[in-house]
Amino acid sequence: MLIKQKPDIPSSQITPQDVYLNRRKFMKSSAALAIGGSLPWLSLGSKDALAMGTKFENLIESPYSTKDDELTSYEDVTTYNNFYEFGTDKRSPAKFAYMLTTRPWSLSVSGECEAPKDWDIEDILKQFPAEERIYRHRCVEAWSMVVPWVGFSLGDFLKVHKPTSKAKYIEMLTLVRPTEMVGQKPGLFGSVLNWPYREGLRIDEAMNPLAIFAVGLYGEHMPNQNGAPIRLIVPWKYGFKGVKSIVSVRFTEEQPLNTWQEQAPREYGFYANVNPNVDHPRWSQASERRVGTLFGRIPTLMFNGYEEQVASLYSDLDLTVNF
Ligand SMILES: Nc1nc2c(c(=O)[nH]1)N[C@H]1C(S)=C(S)[C@@H](COP(=O)(O)O)O[C@H]1N2
Ligand SMILES: [Mo]
Repeated sequence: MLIKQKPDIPSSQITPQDVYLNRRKFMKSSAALAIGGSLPWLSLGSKDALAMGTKFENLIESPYSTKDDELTSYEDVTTYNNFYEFGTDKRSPAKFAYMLTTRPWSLSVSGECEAPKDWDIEDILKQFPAEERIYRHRCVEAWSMVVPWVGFSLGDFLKVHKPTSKAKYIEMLTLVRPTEMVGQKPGLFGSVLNWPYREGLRIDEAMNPLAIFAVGLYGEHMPNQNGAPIRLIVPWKYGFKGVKSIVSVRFTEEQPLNTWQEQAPREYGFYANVNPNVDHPRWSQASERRVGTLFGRIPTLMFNGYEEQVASLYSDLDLTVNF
């Protein structure tokens, strides 16, 4: 049995370092408890765990950070996750994502562009200096968090590849590797999702300065369960847009079909803009629960509070139809 021990201090006082040290203990004991110890994924997994917790040097505080909102604790951000590649339960990614090997990691950029490229993640980290960007993170399931991401402008990254005039959208794909992603193995009733997990953005949305590729949080390299080594964050959209552990970016002329839209088109659209006025068919989107707070809900803000920066992108659209 793998039991994660809680330190005997209030969670509000838990620093990332405390949790990190605690996790290191946890990793060691889980490795020791697992059968064998000679399984290849086990040793790779624990080697990756050493990379977790590595601090970024000289982080820049971004002018785009959300001020005034209290941060969600490191523990909540890293133990309450949606990452179906590691199971559908919110606690599963924190338990199983250590199996994922995130080095070496390549990300290919292709499609409608003059300068396609196969990147090694280390070169991305060298070329695009990471900033701290505090953003509200709102799941379509009506919970939210406030997360100090570490990342860089998605637009800056895309421009390097010289998109052609035909590039109207981008499509992003998550890794498929069922040997390390236990949730990708088909179960009794088949696969939970049609892998790879896919997402898309209109090119002008992708170029908006609020959209980032995140490579860490709380000043550290990205924990596996949050989408290591690189994932999308678009703070005015529902969380499911934030595709994790990306291996491919493709410029396209046609609007890509995203995973949740394919799964349930009446419930999830292409845009997925946070909108308190358009309810999900099965629940209200007017308010949300901040993870880590026990009581009370707070009103959900139009475009998650980023209306001033992004509303103009949608001035021609009927948002009740384009949800
Ligand atoms: N590859 C992949 N990316 C994914 C998901 C997923 O299941 N697989 N879940 C999405 C959903 S529904 C949410 S709310 C966010 C959660 O991000 P977090 O766990 O870092 O809070 O990741 C998104 N990205
Ligand atoms: Mo979500």
